[in-house]
Amino acid sequence: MGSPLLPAEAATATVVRVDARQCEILRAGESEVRAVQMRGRLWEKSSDDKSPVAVGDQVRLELDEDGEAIAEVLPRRNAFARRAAGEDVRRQVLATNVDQVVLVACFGTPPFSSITTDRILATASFADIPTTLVLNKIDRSKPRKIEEIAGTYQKLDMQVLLTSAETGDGCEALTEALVGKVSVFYGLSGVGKSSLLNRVEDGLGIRTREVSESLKSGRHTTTYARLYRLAAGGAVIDTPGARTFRPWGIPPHELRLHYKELREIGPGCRFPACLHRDEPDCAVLAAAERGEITASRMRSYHELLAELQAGIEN
Ligand SMILES: Nc1nc2c(ncn2[C@@H]2O[C@H](COP(=O)(O)OP(=O)(O)OP(=O)(O)O)[C@@H](O)[C@H]2O)c(=O)[nH]1
Ligand SMILES: [Mg+2]
Ligand SMILES: [Zn+2]
Repeated sequence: MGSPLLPAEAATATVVRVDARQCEILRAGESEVRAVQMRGRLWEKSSDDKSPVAVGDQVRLELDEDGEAIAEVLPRRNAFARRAAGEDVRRQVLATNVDQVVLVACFGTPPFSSITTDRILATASFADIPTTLVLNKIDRSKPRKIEEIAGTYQKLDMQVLLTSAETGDGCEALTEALVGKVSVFYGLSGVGKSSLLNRVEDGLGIRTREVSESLKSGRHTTTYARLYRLAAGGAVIDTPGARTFRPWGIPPHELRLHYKELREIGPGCRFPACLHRDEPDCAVLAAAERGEITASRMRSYHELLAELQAGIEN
């Protein structure tokens, strides 16, 4: 049921940006972004969440004497989320209703982090969203190092793109991977998410870090998540990079299912509930010993498992 004051087709919209009390929305077929309020009752339903509305949400609007407002968030197809920063244990939804997570990592500054990459991959898998890995700033690294890292992730059967937002290398392939889909760009601050998006489509004009600004200043260039429609079809969501990434909601015993190689080898362990930590006759640990599982993947799994277990005990 739509609001009596708005015709049904005008009553739904896509959220392109979320502020503390206000959202920006786009209606189907319209190109002008509009600011609307959020109804107070939205908070009643989502107490585990930092905000009841997220970028990518489809919402129902209603109009009353205070103006246009979001009355309801329509059911989500999926939600890419992390644990909020600091002491906050609530869920922070980064984007919803997406076709893929474009996980951006880079060489140079900040240095490539397998632990962060693996955390984000496991989280996307937990949310049942496919991932494309983009290794950016290839102009800053030696071919051998690039091949080694790309190889680790290609083995997991995911699409790996090598790019340089500086030279434009690989940006055409990236554009092809985006057309017709809704993609959320995610990765550490400074890896080049906004720079890549500006390469994908000129008109986006997203602000990126000036060359003279220090990466060590700890400031994020992108300060809020924002959805942009692509002229070629589809949409991209640029997000502020994190300095660390903590998954939200993965039960510790399920983590092994979100590491593809562990999921495949795990059924060979003696115990069906094996966590591949120190159990006897563990097929995963044996495979790692033989060098069949990349050491950095095994390390990140153990670190993340311990962290998820500690989180539950708290
Ligand atoms: N050498 C080189 N520098 C790059 C490349 N891509 C981006 N940069 C530089 O890296 C810095 C950070 O780029 P941004 O696009 O702002 O990074 P971001 O991931 O959007 O960062 P946040 O918005 O803070 O999350 C800028 O100074 C860019 O010019 C690249 O491929 N090669
Ligand atoms: Mg940015
Ligand atoms: Zn095992």
